[in-house]
Amino acid sequence: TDKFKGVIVAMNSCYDSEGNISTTAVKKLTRFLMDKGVDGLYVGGSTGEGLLQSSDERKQVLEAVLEESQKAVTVIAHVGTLTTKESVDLAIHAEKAGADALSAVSPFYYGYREESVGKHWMRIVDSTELPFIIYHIPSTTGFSLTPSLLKEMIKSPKVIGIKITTASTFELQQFKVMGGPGFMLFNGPDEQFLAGRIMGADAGIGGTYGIMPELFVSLEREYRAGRIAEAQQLQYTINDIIADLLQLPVYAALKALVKMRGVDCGDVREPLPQLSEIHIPLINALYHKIMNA
Ligand code: HMN
Repeated sequence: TDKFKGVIVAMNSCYDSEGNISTTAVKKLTRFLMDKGVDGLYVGGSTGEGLLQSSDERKQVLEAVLEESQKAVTVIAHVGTLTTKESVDLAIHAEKAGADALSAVSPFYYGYREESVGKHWMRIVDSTELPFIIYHIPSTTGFSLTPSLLKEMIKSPKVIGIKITTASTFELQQFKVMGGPGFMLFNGPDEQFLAGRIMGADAGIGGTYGIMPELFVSLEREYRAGRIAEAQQLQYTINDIIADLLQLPVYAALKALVKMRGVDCGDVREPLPQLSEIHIPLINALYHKIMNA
């Protein structure tokens, strides 16, 4: 449906100076992104540090986002954890709190096979009435969604799509076709947002959108209007920024830039790498690039 189209920000979580969740800052970031015209928010994913938080903290962040957004944008709750029980608990909470959809990475660490991953995901799916978006990110989980598991999962009408974070638009397109009519693909790598859209992604979910929402909102608008040359130009501008970002500890850099844009979300949690003095000049240069783009 239209609810899941366009620019969906994988938003940061916000902490206070002690490192505790700051619901005030989470709301401020939600407002900042909504004011920029994004279509949705993806809460507690990789950029959102969901996997570095307790369940209770994850619930606090989601509730703050939902309180501030008041249904004006689509909110997808990432509920992936290491245990089925905890993910189901987060899913039930997300439904009660008013999220529009659920999403989860595959369980990791023990190197699960298809059967176990499928069971885990389906237990989450069956726990609520919410739509579910598979989070396919083999680079971090070590698990790669297979066509056979996808076929099994889409027997449930609640499984509405895949967020795909791999560099292959071929794989994206093949999953799109496999899913059949109405099945949605969400582009993961921000540096190929346009490529993903052209090959069948209905939307993008990305972490760098948060530091330059204007650029992604414009890119989406140009793409929808069929102005591909303009869209490509915007993607080039974005990619010049992402290329610099990738020279830095990326999640820490995103938070530093979000702060420069007016919302202090604190530092990333350990063991994620923090910024150090040597990174400051590049961060400043990046900020100027974004503001002058
Ligand atoms: C999330 O769950 O936070 C993101 O949606 C994941 C997203 O695909 C990001 N990928 C990772 O963090 C691994 C991208 O936004 C990524 O940060 C960006 O493309 C820069 O490479």
